[in-house]
Amino acid sequence: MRDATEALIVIDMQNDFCPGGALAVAGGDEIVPGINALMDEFQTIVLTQDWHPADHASFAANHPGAAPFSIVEMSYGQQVLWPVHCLIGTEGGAFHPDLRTDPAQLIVRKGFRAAIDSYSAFFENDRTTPTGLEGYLDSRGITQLTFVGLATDYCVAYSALDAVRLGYKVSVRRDLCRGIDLGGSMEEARGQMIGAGVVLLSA
Ligand code: VGL
Ligand code: ZN
Repeated sequence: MRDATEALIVIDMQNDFCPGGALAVAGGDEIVPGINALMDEFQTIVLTQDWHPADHASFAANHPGAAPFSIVEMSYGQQVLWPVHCLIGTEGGAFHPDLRTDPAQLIVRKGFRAAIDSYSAFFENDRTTPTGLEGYLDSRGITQLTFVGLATDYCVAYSALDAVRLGYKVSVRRDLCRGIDLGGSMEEARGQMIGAGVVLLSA
């Protein structure tokens, strides 16, 4: 069992990010058994859930004429326009049916404000509006985080980079993540994580 100062953060293991979903990540479902097994090692487990209203600004469908996966400028910087995904209360937004959720003490929902996306478990995409996760972890004395889940190059990488910035000791289990890989985003995320001091592990 890991020390009580460690937490496992499981990012966005939802139906829409798995094969058959609206924003499917290749092999997204393959990592469920490994994540379930890893939960046995941790005393603290947090799940995140991408959780969007239908009028969310990150949806290409809400930008007339814009194609999915194109990029627009928002007030807070560049934003990829995604297919409609992880709508609040839908099956697509639900966790993968085989993911263990009972061991988790906290579920963080993010991306619920229509005007701003939220990749990171800690901050919305303006990089300043908090989700509250930092307060939860700090008040429980947690200093070391292990990240797994979807997608490596978006929500996992943003979360891990914010965690380093906040002063946590951060590892990412690359074998328990899968990526979207849009225009070299996997390589870019990998370089940023290594540069920031994130420990990338393969088992
Ligand atoms: C994610 C794109 C849009 C993710 C969420 O979980 O990585 N990616 N919303
Ligand atoms: Zn999203």
